[in-house]
Amino acid sequence: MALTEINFDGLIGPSHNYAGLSLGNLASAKNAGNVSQPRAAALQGIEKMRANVRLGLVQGVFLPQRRPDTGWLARLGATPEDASLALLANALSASSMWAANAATVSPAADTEDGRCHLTVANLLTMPHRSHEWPETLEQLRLAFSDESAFAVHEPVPPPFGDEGAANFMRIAPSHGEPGIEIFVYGKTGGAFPARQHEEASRAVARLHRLEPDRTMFVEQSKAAVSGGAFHNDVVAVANENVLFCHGQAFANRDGFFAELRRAAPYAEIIEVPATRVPLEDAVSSYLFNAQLVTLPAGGMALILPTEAQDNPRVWGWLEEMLVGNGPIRQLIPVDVRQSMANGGGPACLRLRVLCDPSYVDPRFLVDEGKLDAMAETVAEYWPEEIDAGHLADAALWKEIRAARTALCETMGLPELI
Ligand code: SUG
Repeated sequence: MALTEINFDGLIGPSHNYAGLSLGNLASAKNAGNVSQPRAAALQGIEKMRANVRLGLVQGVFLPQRRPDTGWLARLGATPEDASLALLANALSASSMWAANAATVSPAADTEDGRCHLTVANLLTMPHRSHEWPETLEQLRLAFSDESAFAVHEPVPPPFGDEGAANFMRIAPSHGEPGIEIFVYGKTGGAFPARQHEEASRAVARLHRLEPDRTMFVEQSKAAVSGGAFHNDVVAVANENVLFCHGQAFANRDGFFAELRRAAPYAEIIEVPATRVPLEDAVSSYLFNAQLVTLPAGGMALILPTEAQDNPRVWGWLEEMLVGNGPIRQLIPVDVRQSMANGGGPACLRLRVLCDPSYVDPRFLVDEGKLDAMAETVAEYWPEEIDAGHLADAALWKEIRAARTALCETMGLPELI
């Protein structure tokens, strides 16, 4: 089965701001109250997509969501005009940009019915993210509407928190062959919330009708969660037969590696030991929040944030790895600093779907021409700055709404919800 990797990036929305809403996300806490630059942020995201297109990768995009989310506020008995500042900040968040949290995706090669299954994440742990799913579901139903190729599932019900593909990895000999699906969950009890519930992961695996002996459930280490790895993709990433991870990512590292090697003897584990890159550096540089991609010409590249290049311990380790002649042949730093300041690196910004692109609604796929048009709309309509202390400004809400409307027109997509 020929399956192509498509990365769908969440376009950074016009309400992008630093309200410090994510407990356990160290960057979000550190930058709380700062002035954001939505226009520069979205242009950084577009340039990241452009760089991927130029590498020969197939690229998709999801729209920013309607903000402020008046429907959500109404269900809470509030309006943007009378909501408290805290509630308003939750209603204005541009957090749907982090598309890795939109859904969990099992490619057709792994599922019983031979379709690609997507389950929308409920994101219920964080209030500002808990209201993303209805519009995400609408976009996914549009983008993946061909039911002969896709099954789009509603989110797992409360109380089981699900944060989507950020806590999911897949190891396979190649994209198109059956693989091992690895669901990573956290356990509550530390200083920070564990956002992926084991029961949610198990529900997604059942909904996707995965083969039990090709499915693994792995616990995140407490050190990782309390060290700021609020999602597994802050400390690990996989592509085809390669798992690239930090030595402190998993609660039972030895047991997991042994099980993986048994299930997938072809797996290649590249582990960065804490003695070379302490967890703290891994989290601050987002070394693992990289897109590990197979290049069309062969070999893998790691598309990582420029912050990784700025950290000598991290970059030194990576340069040594290249000399070692392993499967990762190229390092490609990208500037997504505006997103990084809220704890979202290159991998957070994308949802990876392995499928035949001809089944995807083409309005969600981009080439350089479409990226140019999107950049023009962003340059014209996106606010230049947002001061997190001034979110209760009706003129700002108007600007944010107009920006999204203009983008929908540019992309030929309905406004939804
Ligand atoms: O859920 N940040 C996001 C970052 C998500 C990163 N995604 C992955 N690791 N896949 C989060 O914590 C910050 C929002 C704020 O503070 O305004 C925020 O939601």
